[in-house]
Amino acid sequence: MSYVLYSYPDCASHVVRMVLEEIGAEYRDEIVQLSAGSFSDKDFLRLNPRGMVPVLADVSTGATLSETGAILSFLAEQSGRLSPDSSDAMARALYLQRIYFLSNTLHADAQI
Ligand SMILES: N[C@@H](CCC(=O)N[C@@H](CS)C(=O)NCC(=O)O)C(=O)O
Repeated sequence: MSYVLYSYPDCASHVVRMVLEEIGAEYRDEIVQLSAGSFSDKDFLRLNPRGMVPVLADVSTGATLSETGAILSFLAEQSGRLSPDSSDAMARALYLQRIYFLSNTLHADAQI
């Protein structure tokens, strides 16, 4: 399974990178260039009409995803390593707690 991570260096895209590394996924970083303060490049807007990073492209299917929480959930479930394989509500909530911590708390606070 290989991916392209559309990102920007001084940006919270690194939480997606952390999970890609954690699951041992094959991926490459594609840095989206800022132009006049906005990611408005036409090609990039085809991937995410909101013009925001991160965006993850699945090379095998051509599908693209935006929104950090959705990307992290997809990677966790696709890898079968980070998400619970039971339908137990508390196990699922504890899994989501970790995903939301990365996407809502760490994502918002951290800058590299
Ligand atoms: N809700 C989005 C927010 C993503 C976001 O804020 N991305 C910023 C960089 S960290 C961005 O693309 N900014 C570009 C712009 O506003 O033009 C998510 O969770 O992925």
